[in-house]
Amino acid sequence: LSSISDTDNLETKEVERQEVGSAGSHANPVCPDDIPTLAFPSISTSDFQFNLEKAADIIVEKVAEFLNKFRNARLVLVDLSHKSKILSLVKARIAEKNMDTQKFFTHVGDITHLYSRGGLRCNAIANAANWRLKPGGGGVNAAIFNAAGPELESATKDKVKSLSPGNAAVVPLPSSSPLFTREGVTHVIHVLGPNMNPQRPNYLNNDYNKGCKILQDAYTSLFDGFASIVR
Ligand code: AR6
Repeated sequence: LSSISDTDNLETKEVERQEVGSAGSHANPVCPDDIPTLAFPSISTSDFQFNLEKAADIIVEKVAEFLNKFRNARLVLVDLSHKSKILSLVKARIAEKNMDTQKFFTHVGDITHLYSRGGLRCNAIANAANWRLKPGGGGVNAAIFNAAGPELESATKDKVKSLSPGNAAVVPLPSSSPLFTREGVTHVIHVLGPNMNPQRPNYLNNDYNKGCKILQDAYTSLFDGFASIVR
């Protein structure tokens, strides 16, 4: 972890981040002393139809657990729209629990353009993947594979063949990938969450005992993966 040790410094960073955002896309993407940041989508709550309230509880619980262990890292929950229900639910919990909003916050935008369109510098992004780790299929998986280019598909294949629900796989992004050069993303972490959609593999048939456990495992696995690259 890089050494940003006091709140003043963090506040300065935050202001810089916002200024970079308003300055648009010509800012310098290389900020080596930035606090290590993982941006992640809400796993399983769209195509996989997982209950949003339950997912929000799990996200907040798992983020708090991670931030207790890793004080010098930052997590950002991302979704495409200001109307995102999951972002509202998580934001309400962040306020209720008085969480440190320098370390955990929500962001509206495309996870494949966080720096170029949002001024938000993230070392790693998470992908809500499918078990085969294949491009396409819509949602954030299609967006990330498209934006990262064929480099991500081959780097993924080199690393792992498939995922079972509740697991994550950290894939270093080749430096030729547009996500690396344009956005400064060095790692994609694929995560497979629980599936409540009868049309998709590993359907849980509304079993939320299993489902919640798998979603908890998925976030644990995601955040452990992130910890392994910033350590
Ligand atoms: N940027 C940020 N967030 C996004 C983006 C984006 N470009 N695109 C979608 N989201 P989903 P799941 C949000 O359906 O429910 C895939 O086809 C979206 O609004 O992508 O885990 C895979 O191949 C939602 O909040 O993932 C799997 O088969 C969140 O990302 C399956 O869907 C997750 O939505 C996984 O389903």
